[in-house]
Amino acid sequence: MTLRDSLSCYFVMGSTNCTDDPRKVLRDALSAGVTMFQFREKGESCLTGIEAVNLAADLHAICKKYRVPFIVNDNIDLALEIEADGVHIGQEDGDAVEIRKRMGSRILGISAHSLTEANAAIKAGADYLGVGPMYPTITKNDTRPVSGPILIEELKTNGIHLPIVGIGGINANNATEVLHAGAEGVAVISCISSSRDPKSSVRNLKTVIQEAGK
Ligand code: TZP
Ligand code: IFP
Ligand code: MG
Repeated sequence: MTLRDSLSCYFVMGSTNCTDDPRKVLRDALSAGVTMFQFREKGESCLTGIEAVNLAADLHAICKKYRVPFIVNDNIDLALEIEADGVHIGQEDGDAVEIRKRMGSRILGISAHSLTEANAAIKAGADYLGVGPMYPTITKNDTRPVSGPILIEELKTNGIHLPIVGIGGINANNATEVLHAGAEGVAVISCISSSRDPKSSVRNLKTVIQEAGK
């Protein structure tokens, strides 16, 4: 699997995003076909310290069984400590060039909200871009304004060839627009983590992704 393939169905989650045990939610999601996972432990009452490390290590072990890349959000120290496959950073998460150096050949994803940010991320050595929010989301309260899939189309027509994943409010009913705009894949949190039936949510998403040829 190339990185492009892995990005097609990208699940992002931390303990605050689900009511069930996150290990169970992740196992269900992987068994239904999720192709990449990001551990994003954020928000009020999120785990910290050794508890966060232990959960991250458990989720990493589950991903390994499915040979699915395990990415850590923001926390470079944690990613290196548990030998994650990569990190995802935002625009406020430190010097991307420095982080690229620390990560070596591991995967580096960077959030971008404009052509300028996309070009800077590429220059710093990003492997893929996270672009959003595509649609309104209740999962993250400090997002940029909704850009819509049009932003992905604009990045593509302006020479951005690095793989892009759309994020923010995506589900099986709107993922097609994101993929048709040129995204390599979709990144979702609540669509899977807050679902009463995570497996069927993944299956529905996968059907749409396959129909879009990704
Ligand atoms: N970055 C931009 S939107 C978002 C993040 C982390 C939250 C996505 O969550 P959901 O539940 O898929 O809308
Ligand atoms: N994009 C992504 C993803 N993850 C994030 N945590 C984010 C933006 C803020 F698309 F998954 F890479
Ligand atoms: Mg961040």
